[in-house]
Amino acid sequence: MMSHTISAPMAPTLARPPVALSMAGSDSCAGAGIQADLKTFGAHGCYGLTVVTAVVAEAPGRVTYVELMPAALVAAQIRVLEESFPIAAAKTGMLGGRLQMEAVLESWEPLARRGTPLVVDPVMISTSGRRLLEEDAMELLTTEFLKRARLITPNLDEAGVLLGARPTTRQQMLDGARRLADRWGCAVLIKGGHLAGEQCPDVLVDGPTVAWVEAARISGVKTHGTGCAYSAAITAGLAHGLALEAAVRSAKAFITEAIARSFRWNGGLGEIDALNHATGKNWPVSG
Ligand code: PXL
Repeated sequence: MMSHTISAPMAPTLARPPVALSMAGSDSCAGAGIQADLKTFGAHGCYGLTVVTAVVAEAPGRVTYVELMPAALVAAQIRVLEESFPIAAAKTGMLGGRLQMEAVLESWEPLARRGTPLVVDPVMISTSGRRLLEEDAMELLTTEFLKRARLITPNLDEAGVLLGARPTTRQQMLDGARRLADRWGCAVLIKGGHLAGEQCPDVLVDGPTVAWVEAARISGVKTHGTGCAYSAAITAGLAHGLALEAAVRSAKAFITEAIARSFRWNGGLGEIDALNHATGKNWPVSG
């Protein structure tokens, strides 16, 4: 028998990566939700923490079961992490229902007092069309939740729900982002990935600053969870201390790579696609 000794440094290196927190649902197929967020945090050199708000049984294109976590368990996860870790930035994804949202709101207070930036991805419906936020949580979202955010990241459908009409042009995206930013006193990134045309333009409104962040559309892939990974990448950039616009630009480059390098398998029910969060590059990029 050969014996192998693994050589390790004599002393632990004790690196101190920035700590990023995701409060979101579990996606069993790991393309979206907390699994996508953890992979994205890892790709950005962050130490990721998770607060599970819901568990979703799904494969790409197919959600079969959703169970929301008890509110007390959501609150307990946040409290135990908040008391122990130096959390540099956080995001929310799927919150599930009003009770879970209330638990996050209350438990967020100590982090808010410390000035921890919160990125809110207002997840409402899955790519496959399943409701991921109960109807009765909408009021709390718009009255209390969104105003706690440093940034909110609606896609065109979510912007449509928040604005009352889905933006269909760049001008409507910009006007809509300005209105949402005024209403909740936060920065707004409306993502135009599903806008007609060859480009995927996103508009960032942060106070008086307007920035367009664009990438060419990559067609022919059916990935889900791009919004999750995008907002997680922005959160990771903020955890590293990047300014918001720089964090958004790096995150757009990251998500574009993750789509371009996506995976495909022939599974039991046909082809399945998945984002590649391990792009082989070091993130975030600046400049
Ligand atoms: O992509 C939105 C999303 C967010 N969070 C969870 C999900 C999904 C989509 O499927 O399952 C947990």
